Amino acid sequence: MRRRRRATEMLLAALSIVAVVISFSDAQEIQNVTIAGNASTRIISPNFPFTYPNNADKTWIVSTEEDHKIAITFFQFRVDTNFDGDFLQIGDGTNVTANQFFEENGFTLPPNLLSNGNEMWMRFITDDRLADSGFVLAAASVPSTEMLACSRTELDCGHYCIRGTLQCDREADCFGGTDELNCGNKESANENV
Ligand SMILES: [Ca+2]
Ligand SMILES: [Ca+2]
Repeated sequence: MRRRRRATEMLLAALSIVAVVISFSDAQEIQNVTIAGNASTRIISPNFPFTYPNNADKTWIVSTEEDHKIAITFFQFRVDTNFDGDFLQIGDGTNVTANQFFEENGFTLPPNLLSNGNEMWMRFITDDRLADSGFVLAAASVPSTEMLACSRTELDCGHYCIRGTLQCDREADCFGGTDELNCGNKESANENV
């Protein structure tokens, strides 16, 4: 009798450990990343270069000294596009989901990004199926006088540049689709050709 109760207790203990592991993998994880002025650091998706976990929700809060901004350069980017469930999202400040200026998945290296101020949030969320290797990026602290410098053939999306030919092509390319605003004249000009 006593032995059986012991076995039951051990089974319950084992089950509770399994439950803790499962809930941990589903939990939102937040990591603070502090960059000294004019220094830089790498931010890497979980498990890279192996596949990132399903049901992940990881946020990096990146901050640097005042009078600085944060410049992002991507080195690797492979985020599954099936079911539209895996995304890297980025915004200004530390309030996750507020002031978002970037959201991407797919296999094309995203453009360089520049924050407005000295704080930035980055959130990587994945759904319950299909994964890829994720991403590697550099976050660099640059003087706040640094401005986005798009070339003459590029369009300024506010925090990054895109090819100018993507303006008014009826697909959103800047976050929020700002490249498709005020296209009335251009569209009618194209239609008259
Ligand atoms: Ca997925
Ligand atoms: Ca467009």
